[in-house]
Amino acid sequence: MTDFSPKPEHKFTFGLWTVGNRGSDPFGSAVRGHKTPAELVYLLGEVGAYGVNFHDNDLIPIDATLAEAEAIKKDFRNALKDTGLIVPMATTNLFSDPIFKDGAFTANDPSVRAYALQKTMQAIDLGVEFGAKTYVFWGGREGTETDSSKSAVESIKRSREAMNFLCEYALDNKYDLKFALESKPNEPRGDMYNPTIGHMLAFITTLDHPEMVGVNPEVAHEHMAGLNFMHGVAQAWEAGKLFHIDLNDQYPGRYDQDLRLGSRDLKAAFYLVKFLEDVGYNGSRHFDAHAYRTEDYEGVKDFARGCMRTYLVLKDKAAQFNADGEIQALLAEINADNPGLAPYFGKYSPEKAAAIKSHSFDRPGIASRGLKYERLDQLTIDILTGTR
Ligand code: GLT
Ligand code: MN
Ligand code: MN
Repeated sequence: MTDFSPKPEHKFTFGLWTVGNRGSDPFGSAVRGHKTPAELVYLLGEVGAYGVNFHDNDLIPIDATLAEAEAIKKDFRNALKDTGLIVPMATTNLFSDPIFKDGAFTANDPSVRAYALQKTMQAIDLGVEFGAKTYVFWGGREGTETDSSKSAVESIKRSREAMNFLCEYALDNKYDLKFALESKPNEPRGDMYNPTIGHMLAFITTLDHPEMVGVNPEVAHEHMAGLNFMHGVAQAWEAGKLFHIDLNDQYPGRYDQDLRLGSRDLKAAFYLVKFLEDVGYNGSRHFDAHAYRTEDYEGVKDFARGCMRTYLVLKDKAAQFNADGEIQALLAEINADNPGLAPYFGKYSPEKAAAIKSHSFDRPGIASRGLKYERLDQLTIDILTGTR
């Protein structure tokens, strides 16, 4: 029997806001009681997680006094020590407080934009204090309901100026920190800026310190936009920009569901896990999801254990796929090279261009070849369903 129990080397992490989610939604109030950050760390220790991430206000309420903040930090630090959990990532809540109703870095009111910088610098200090090496930016309120209100170009410029400022802040303080930008197409705003991984990758190239900024893609957010998540992740990876990842699941075209990884589109989850394992992604596997509203805290543990178990089951299936003789033979056939055509590829030269232009291709002959993808896909399904 394969061992699907989580180990530190798997780098499974959860946010305080994920296992601490109390199940409220726009139509109903909380169904689970409040747990302190320290209590949530013990819960995560019990289920076998490796790390815990937080927003500034998951740990310290926005109105806490200095003395309250110190007491919370002390309990949290003790819980980390007791459980062995670490804090690989931290982030800022720039969306819950009413001050951010029109955005944070892109708000029209300059006092909101300046406050957002202040809050983020303080939150960065807090994250670094607990050892975070990755700092996530999710612009939950950076967007519009009416485009009469804001210039989309000005908003991108404001976002850039804020990111440049905060990169310099981290450098100035000699923090060992990378930034990971998280995109989402909508919700809570009607439309959000930099709505997909692709937009974010393009935005990063325009920053003053692109080397310290990457992306934090989330399954649900790309699925909301109807996109293939693994393709976006692959593009980020190929660009050296996959700094972090938010794993969960989501039906397309709906509100942000933050479902347990693989609970909706198992096949997409399989290709994602296979990709991360095949390329040797070495960062946190962060589950940005929460338990169904039907659950009590035992159900929250079931949820957290399920996220990690599904990842490990799919990792095992990916290894089976890679070791399957029939699948690998099909892949070898599909990807067979034609040495005669090798001189036509690679760097441009006028001679090469002329040679390609004068080559006669057997168009119908090439097109008539069956590619066996049906067979390949069914073998994949057989592996996934455990029938192979
Ligand atoms: C919020 C959001 C997530 C972000 C978190 C980081 S908070 O729950 O839905 O996708 O990753 O700010
Ligand atoms: Mn997320
Ligand atoms: Mn989400």
